[in-house]
Amino acid sequence: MILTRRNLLLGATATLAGCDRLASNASFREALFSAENFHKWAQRGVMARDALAPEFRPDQISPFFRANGTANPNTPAYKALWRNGFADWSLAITGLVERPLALSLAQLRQMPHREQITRHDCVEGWSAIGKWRGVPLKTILDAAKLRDGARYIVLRCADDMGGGRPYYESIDLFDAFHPQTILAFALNDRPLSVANGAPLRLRVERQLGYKQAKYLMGIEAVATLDGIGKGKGGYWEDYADYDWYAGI
Ligand SMILES: Nc1nc2c(c(=O)[nH]1)N[C@H]1C(S)=C(S)[C@@H](COP(=O)(O)O)O[C@H]1N2
Ligand SMILES: [Mo]
Repeated sequence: MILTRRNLLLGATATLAGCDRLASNASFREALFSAENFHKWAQRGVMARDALAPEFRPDQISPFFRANGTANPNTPAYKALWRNGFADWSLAITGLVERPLALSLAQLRQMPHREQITRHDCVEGWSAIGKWRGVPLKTILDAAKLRDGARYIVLRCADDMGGGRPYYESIDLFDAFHPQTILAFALNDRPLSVANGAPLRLRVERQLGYKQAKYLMGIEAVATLDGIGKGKGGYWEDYADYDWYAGI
């Protein structure tokens, strides 16, 4: 099929037909078809956005899932949370939502889970297969109810990358509602270690390693990435020119 804008739009409509929640949200459609997003779609091919990342068998799990980037946030605030087994930690859900929430680890563990064995690919040239367990981000966003105008989900992390700049990342609503996008609290059937992002991290399986934000403190629904960090949607996007869209 020749990739014309018309064909892309037809493809996108077909893709969305199975997803009532998103298809019925006018601002989401608008965001998908905006000129700003169009080149990303054209590059990737529209049909690919809702494809599932490959999942693997238990015997394919890597014996060791290495840590990269921050391996311990080591801030006084994080240390205090860690010392108490994260009993005082909660995830703040804020921004363009009708019902802001604060979810404790115990509450998250009681929500419906998803488990997935996937491969993590870091741009620095290593991969690892791990089994993640967590709450679909969709479940949390449905509970908080996105308001019209929400276009991105920003993930706020506990680690300071130096100079008071926290790690952060952001994803669009397509990835936020993707079935394999979860907030994970367990890796390989054990509570997430500090090295791998305790107590909670993002798994957005169609994207590269640096999008998999660790040490989550809050998620925020926003209309624009302007004014957050340097405005490019993530720490490495801001400071090392990494692509915001890191689809694989
Ligand atoms: N908060 C936070 N999240 C982060 C990072 C980080 O330094 N801080 N590093 C990213 C990078 S580059 C990779 S490859 C993965 C590494 O996850 P792992 O430590 O579990 O291997 O986390 C990503 N998420
Ligand atoms: Mo990475």
